[in-house]
Amino acid sequence: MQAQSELKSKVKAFDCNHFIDGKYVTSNNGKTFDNINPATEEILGKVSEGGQEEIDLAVAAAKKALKGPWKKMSTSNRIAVIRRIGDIILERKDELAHLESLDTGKPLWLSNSLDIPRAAYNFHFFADYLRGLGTEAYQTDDQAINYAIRRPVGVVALINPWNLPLLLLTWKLAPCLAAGNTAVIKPAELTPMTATLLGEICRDAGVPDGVVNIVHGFGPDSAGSALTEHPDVDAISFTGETTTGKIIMQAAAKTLKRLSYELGGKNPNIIFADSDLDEVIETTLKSSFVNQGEVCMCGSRIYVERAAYDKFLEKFVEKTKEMVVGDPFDPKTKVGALISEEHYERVTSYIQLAQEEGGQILIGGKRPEGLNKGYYLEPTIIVGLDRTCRVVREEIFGPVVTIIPFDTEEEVIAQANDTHYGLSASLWTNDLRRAHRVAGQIEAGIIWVNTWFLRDLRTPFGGMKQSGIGREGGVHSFEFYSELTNICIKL
Ligand code: NAD
Ligand code: 6OD
Repeated sequence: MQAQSELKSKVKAFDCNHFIDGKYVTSNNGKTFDNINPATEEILGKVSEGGQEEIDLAVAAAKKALKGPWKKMSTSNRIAVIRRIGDIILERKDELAHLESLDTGKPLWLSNSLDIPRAAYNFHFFADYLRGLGTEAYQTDDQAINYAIRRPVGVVALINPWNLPLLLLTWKLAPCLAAGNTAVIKPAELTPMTATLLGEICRDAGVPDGVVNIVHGFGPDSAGSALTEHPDVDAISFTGETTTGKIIMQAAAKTLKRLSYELGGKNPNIIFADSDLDEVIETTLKSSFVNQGEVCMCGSRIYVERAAYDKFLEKFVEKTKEMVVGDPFDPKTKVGALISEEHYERVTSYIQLAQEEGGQILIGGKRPEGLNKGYYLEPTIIVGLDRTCRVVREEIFGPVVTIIPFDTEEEVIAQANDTHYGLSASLWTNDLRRAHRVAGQIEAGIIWVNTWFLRDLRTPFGGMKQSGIGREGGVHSFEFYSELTNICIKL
């Protein structure tokens, strides 16, 4: 508690303005909206509300910078600047972690151990990756040689959600810059603070004016739609809801913008009876409830082989009861506050629906006692539903899981795949052959065997079906953020 109050007095929330062409600016029409602390429901500050005018300025600055000092900078210097962004993020880690927890309601230990170090690592990783990056070369008999050169795509729109604000934004910005593009960022309206600071961090690292621009605002009929419809935007990297992705695709079609999509998920967590139950429980608590269940890869559909079902349920419920819900700045807290009142209503409406669909709430489902302010919800376990229920089919994006028993491999594979999502899956077994056999049949972009959320940034990340388009990570990010031109030279 002592450390918490010391930090609170050191780091203050602030009003968030746009960052355009290297300067912080308010909206021309002076419009702002309130930034609410989800843990207290208090106002953290005002956020400038951008629209067409601010997007026009930001895109023009990004377009100009593309052909200016950014293009002229040597690759070695660009690598050094990108590394420096990561260094400054680490130098300002405590401040950024504190602001991220204020904005999102997530526990401070999580911002400190995941969000902010990963944001820094995104820059260090892509700087290093760029140094080793090559392209293709082929000789056509003794006629010609062909080689490909990589060039930037142009001005890229980076549109972000609120659940891992700085982590996901930097996951896009680092490769975008490494490939020589310029960016216009539209942070999530609910979490503007760390994105705002990223502007000055980039400037302090030596990023030339106009290369990174940040415009706050909402999605439809606001900064978001103005950005996706802008004719001078060449590509869009979007992370958010599948439904939003469909709308953005229509806007992008007008000038045929390149798209990278990381969308929603309803991920299966499949537990076979031969797995190590203690290990399963420990990781399943995380994959169900970490970050309040507001992680696109959370395994919210848990399937347990019938032979292990009772034992799993008993232990999982017992351990879930021990999870402390509350103040994000209390080190004992495991589950903080949901992001907003609207989201709280949405998540709790699914708990109501579960009961209407015949489900049984084994634990949770309500606001914890004594927490009358803030969008707090107890971790919730639901049983008694089947694959036809909306609660099992739709993304809830909160601390809510369903548990369903299964008898055979074929049955659980069919259930796991019975969804229009295909982002990630976990499966637990000590049978090596089964692990390979099942993993090869689950329709998801990422499948973890006996683990969850283990990320190697060189590996392809993205979803199948309506969970995404394309892959990012390592060379895959460069494929999206670069134009490849083949040069064919006759010998
Ligand atoms: P969202 O789609 O509502 O918003 C995401 C961003 O898009 C915000 O910045 C928003 O302002 C903007 N936006 C909304 N409508 C827009 C429009 N018409 N035009 C342009 N921009 C628009 O998503 P959210 O509620 O912020 O995030 C939660 C969702 O994100 C969940 O579905 C979750 O699964 C998904 N998500 C996916 C991944 C992944 O890697 N696949 C990662 C994190 C979150
Ligand atoms: O780890 C990452 O790079 C990543 N994109 C995580 C996404 C989490 C979704 O909520």
